[in-house]
Amino acid sequence: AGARPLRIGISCYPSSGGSGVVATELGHQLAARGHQVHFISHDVPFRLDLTRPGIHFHPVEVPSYPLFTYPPYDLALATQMAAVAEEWQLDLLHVHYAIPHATAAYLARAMLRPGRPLWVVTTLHGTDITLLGTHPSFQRIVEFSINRSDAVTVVSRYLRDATLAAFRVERPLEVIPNFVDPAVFHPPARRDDPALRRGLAEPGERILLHISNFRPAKDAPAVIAVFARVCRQVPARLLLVGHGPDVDRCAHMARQLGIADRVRFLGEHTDVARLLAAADLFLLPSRQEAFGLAALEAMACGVPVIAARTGGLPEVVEHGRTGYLVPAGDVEGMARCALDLLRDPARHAAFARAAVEVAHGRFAAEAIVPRYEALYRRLLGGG
Ligand code: GMT
Repeated sequence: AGARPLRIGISCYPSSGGSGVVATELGHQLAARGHQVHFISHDVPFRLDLTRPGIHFHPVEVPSYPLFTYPPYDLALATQMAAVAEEWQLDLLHVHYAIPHATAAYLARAMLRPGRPLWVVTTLHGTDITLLGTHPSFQRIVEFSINRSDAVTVVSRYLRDATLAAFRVERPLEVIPNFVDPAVFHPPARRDDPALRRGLAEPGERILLHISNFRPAKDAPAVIAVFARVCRQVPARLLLVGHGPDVDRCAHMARQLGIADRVRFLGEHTDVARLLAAADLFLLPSRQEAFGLAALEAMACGVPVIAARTGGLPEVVEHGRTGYLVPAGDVEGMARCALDLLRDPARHAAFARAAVEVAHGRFAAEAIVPRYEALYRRLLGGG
């Protein structure tokens, strides 16, 4: 109490994706708590609301030049980080995703005049460790950037263990799970409200939803395979939200299975809460998932989740209480679980209630954001 507001720089990937969403929501929450928040990136993060008080955005520009086969974004980012830190007297940079953000923050701090402190907090999200970090081209720079951060957080216990297994980590890794804002992600007053479903499904049809970037790790084709089994038994629609490499494959599968008229590709959406309010089940069959923010957002809206038992998903979805966890690739098992819930309204309602309770309790912004604040204060206080 009485502590001064902090001046915080945040860098993240601004395109749709969990790490950018977490960074953005954290910025919103910190600004609402009176801190000054400066986003530094090449584009405005896709969910960022620049009209909110306390939120600033500083673009990073990379001039084009004939010699640049690969435009050096990292250097322009580091330069902008240092400039913003000096001009706005930032206390710290909180970067999301090890490369290039933690590396750029290390450089930015080194560029400041001696004695000008700038703390660097790095949050690891998953793919920076599990996919990119272990590539021989990046392993050493990721390890270096982690070890030169002043504090490092990971979004799940799974990711902490994966990071410790992949690198020689010299810093404590603090697990701070992702969070949701219950004011945005909450169940509708009535899920069967026809107005919510209008245009998405016919009356009496159940809605299954999948949201991802359709990269191979998400195993989106399994969603189609599961849905094909479900819609043979109950009238249903599948809504697919997001863009990515496997979208065409999914569309092709849906045509081949004769269910194309029941599957809708909605592209990218910023207002996923509206779609979640209309959904009955959320499918996330990922083969890799450090946390699964999309599953948490579904739970917060009262949508039970059928997910693969991979990565950090068991830390989010409780098997038999807020959803079901099935081995990755087991489409029969996922379809069985989906049908169990769709055919048993009382169980579905109990799962929906438990999902909201967990998401709005343990994973509420109010429970998690103070942990980041405490970490910042510890650094600044030298503790
Ligand atoms: O899942 C992706 O491919 C996107 C990726 C990202 O970096 O934006 O998501 C990662 O971070 C999210 C936020 O912490 C987590 O919820 C996702 O589980 C994680 N993805 C993977 O580990 C594959």
